[in-house]
Amino acid sequence: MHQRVQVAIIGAGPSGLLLGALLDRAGIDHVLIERQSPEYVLSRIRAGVLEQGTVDVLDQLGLSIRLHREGLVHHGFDLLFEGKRHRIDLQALTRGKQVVVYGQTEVTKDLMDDRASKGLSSYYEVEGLSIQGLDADQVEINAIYQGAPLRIHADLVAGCDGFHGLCRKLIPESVLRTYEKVYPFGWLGVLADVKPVSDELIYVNSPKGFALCSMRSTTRSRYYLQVPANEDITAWSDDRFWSVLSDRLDPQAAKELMTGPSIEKSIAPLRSFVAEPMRWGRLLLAGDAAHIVPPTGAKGLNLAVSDVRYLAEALTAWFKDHHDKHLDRYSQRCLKRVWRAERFSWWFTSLMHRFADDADFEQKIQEAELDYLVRSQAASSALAENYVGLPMEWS
Ligand code: RFL
Ligand code: PHB
Repeated sequence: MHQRVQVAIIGAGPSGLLLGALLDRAGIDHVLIERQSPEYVLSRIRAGVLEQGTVDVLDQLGLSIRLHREGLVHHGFDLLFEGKRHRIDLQALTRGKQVVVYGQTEVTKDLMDDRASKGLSSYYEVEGLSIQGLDADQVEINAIYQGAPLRIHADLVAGCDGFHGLCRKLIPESVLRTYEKVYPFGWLGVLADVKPVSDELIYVNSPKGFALCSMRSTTRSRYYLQVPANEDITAWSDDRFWSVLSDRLDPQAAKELMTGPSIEKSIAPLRSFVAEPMRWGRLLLAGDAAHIVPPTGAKGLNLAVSDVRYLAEALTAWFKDHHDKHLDRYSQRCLKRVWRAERFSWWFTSLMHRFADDADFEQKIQEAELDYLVRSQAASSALAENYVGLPMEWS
């Protein structure tokens, strides 16, 4: 099979799917190439919190009907430390801003349904992908699809294939600069069909380690526990999970915590990572392919969405005059925003987690900072302003 398109998008996670929807509206023909099956992509339980800017793009695309029907609007969240909960009132601290709790799986599903209804070209379960000509006049992509060769010629390639993808690795080492911080712990996540312990999220700093109480709906909870980086998941029965979680909560939450069988359980490593630049020749990286944040600030998916917004603008401008300045500007704009989110996610991670078993001094410093954070309006405003998402216009 052979196809010629303006843009080949590699990866059908939220970045690739959203870029596809934006290019479709801009009249730019494209193809989407994914290694996994649609069912596999939908089974990955990841992000849960959408910034207003993310909701705005889905609104503009006309893809937010289910989001507004089923998503939960959150006007604040709790910080729990020294055994007490303190509310961060996002709405009051940011002049009316809020976030929406709506799972990444649901966003992905809405984008997939839109693609299917428009008959846009998508190749799932593609194997043996290779990409040539990124530094030449035309790109050639070869792969195997349903047992037969697939060849695609494209003007530009969008590398939306996540942290473990192929695209970033195609940029020569002499060009690519990477920055990385790997944390000595991961998050053990459990999804369960039980009523959430609170109407809002609770971020927990406890001497026993970080915990997060989140949700997907009023009947489905998502909880996380800080665990050592090399933890063996088979050591975590549901009973052990609920008992350790309960031990990190305040007495009232521990009493009200509803437990039940897990429907998903996984461990995610925590990492901060940035690759610069995000453009090389005819390749443009977006989302986790270019950067990773630890999930503490709920920024990963939102950052992928803002990258793709800038990318759709850059591609639209490039197809008008073929001027490379649009592509370079894409990388510069994204990286400004990326580093702001990296800073916030690193800071919030450092504030909330236990770094070593004997670090009593650090624990006291964290508690002093948290106490300052909830007492000082300036400090809590800074937290709230970052949590709801910094303005796109700043980049
Ligand atoms: P994805 O979602 O990893 O999608 C990349 C896709 O590319 C495919 N792929 C390939 N396809 C073709 N050929 C190849 N050679 C390929 N190699 C890979 C993969 O199969 C995949 O389908 O990246 P994308 O689209 O950039 O989206 C990024 C987000 O998924 C990620 O940033 C968030 O999930 C991060 N994140 C959170 N973000 C938030 O904004 N708010 C949150 O509350 C939040 N919570 C989280 C999170 C991530 C977590 N984990 C597990 C990492 C909570 C967790 C636990
Ligand atoms: C989630 O619900 O998965 C979630 C919520 C907030 C975060 C990270 C993950 O900061």
